Amino acid sequence: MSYKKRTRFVFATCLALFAGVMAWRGGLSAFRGVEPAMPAPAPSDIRFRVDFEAAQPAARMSIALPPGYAFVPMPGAEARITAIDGRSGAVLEGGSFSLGAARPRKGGAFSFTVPRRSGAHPVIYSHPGLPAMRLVCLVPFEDDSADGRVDGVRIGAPPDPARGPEKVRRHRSLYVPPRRFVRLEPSVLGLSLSPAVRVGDLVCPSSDGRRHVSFAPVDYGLIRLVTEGWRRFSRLHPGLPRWSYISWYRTPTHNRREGGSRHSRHMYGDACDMIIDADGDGRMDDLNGDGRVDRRDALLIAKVFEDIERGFPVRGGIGVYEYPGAASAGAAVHVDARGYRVRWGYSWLSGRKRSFVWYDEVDE
Ligand SMILES: [Ca+2]
Repeated sequence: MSYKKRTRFVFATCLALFAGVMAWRGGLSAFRGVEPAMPAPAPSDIRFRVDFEAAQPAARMSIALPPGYAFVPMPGAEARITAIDGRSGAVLEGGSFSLGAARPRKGGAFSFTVPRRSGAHPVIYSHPGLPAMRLVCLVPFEDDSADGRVDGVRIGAPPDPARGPEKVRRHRSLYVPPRRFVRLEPSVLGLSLSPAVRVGDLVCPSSDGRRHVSFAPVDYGLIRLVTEGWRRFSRLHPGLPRWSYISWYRTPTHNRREGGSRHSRHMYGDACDMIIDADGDGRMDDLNGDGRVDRRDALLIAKVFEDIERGFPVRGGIGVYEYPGAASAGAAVHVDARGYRVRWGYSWLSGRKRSFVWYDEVDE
């Protein structure tokens, strides 16, 4: 080996040893300065993981939300927000946080006590090089009256489940009227609780654009169910808008007035009726393309929820409806998270209400 070659060999060996030592001391982080910097994630790539105690059902939740979304935690309970980078799953560091009088803290995750004061509390999260991001902590109020009023409004009481049909009697512990509600103020109606549910969906406006009541319970069992339903449905039928809800929470008084079923889960806030309405005419779209709107279109939605229930923690009701006349929705699907399985199908096409069976009959 010539002198030149020997020098090169010694130099290369030293370099390799040096790199080995540096890698051993602190990974390859010492070399980051010479590599092109990874671009900061765009705000749309960032998600927050929010861990909180839900009011309904009373359980710990862990959900991922993009900036701008809202979550509804129990007042006074502990909650935690973690910012996650949508690309790598890495926790963002060096954020700052404010919630009312809470002091800014350092780090990618923040634990805090949810305020007891009801209303919308913005949570601002900032990170160097990114615009400030925001979540909204929407705190519900507790109804402590026992006379069928909430927030001074007479809503009535659901009928006694102990006097209901056999299935209702057997599950009467699940028929507890909601006690906590969020106020549906104009500033929060457009906030999303998930990619498939906005706050304004929780009480559907009637044809004159008004809501029968301006507060609603927030049931995370149902929100998770319809969101998972939407995730699966949009994969099977891409390009359609998310669910359009035609009914969600109904006060017991309103349920009676509208001719809802006597023990309807709409009074408990864990039921909704939905359609797909891409052209915005208030009717179910002709989803199967046969030139008609009827139960066959609704069944495409119902089957998705039927599939979900096989591996989902929440069990509930799925109903398929078909109605006559251009002034009606044509067809719709009811989904609820009541805690036990029920199925039904009703048609009014023949001029009166008739049942039909679209599901496997399972005795429970
Ligand atoms: Ca059709």
